[in-house]
Amino acid sequence: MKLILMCMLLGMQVFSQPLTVEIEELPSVNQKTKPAAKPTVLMIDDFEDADLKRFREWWTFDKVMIKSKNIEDKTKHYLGKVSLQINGSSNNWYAGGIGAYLNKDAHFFKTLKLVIFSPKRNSGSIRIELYDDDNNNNIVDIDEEKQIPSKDDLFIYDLNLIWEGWKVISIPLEDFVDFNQDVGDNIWNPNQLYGSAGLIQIQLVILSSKQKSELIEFEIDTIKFN
Ligand SMILES: [Ca+2]
Ligand SMILES: [Ca+2]
Ligand SMILES: [Ca+2]
Ligand SMILES: [Ca+2]
Repeated sequence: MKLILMCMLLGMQVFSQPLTVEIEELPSVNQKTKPAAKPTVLMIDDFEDADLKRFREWWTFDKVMIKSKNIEDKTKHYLGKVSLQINGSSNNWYAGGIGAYLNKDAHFFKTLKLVIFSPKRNSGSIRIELYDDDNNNNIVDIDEEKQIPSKDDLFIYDLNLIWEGWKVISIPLEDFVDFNQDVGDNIWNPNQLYGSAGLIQIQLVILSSKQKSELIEFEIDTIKFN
């Protein structure tokens, strides 16, 4: 009986030695091989830092101006404290736009969510542009002559601001359409395989709501992917 007990203890010891070592090594092995947990949100900007040059650096083009603005409405739980105010002046429907370089793996996400304040019905229109780096070179390749993307997919969605007040807008990414059927692979695949920047940039092109020439004004509290 004593002998059996000794053997069992010995056996346990023999087995527990290498087991202990393995367990000690497991965490580092695990960290290297375990795939990253699927992210649930990709924040493009919540504008809360009131800084349009850091996270993110926003550029503007043509007749569009942007500034940070304190949100006055305290009654809506989903609102932050600071928004981006966009002002534009359109001519022949087009005013200009804003954009930001992203370089993000966006293939996990299904929805683009925006929180927008439209001061009146038909306060403007937004063409949301998502650029998908298809030739894996971390730049948006532009055809010099035509001034349009020459290698990368451009997916668009048109949003007319036909409501009054704050509104949470959720756009399924499958509702975006490829705008350049002769460029890229025409598939929404903004992953970062083979050196691709994935979702390389976003632009919001600001357009008229109803008339060829309009003064356009609205606010965005948040832009994010879920
Ligand atoms: Ca590219
Ligand atoms: Ca395309
Ligand atoms: Ca693509
Ligand atoms: Ca905000």
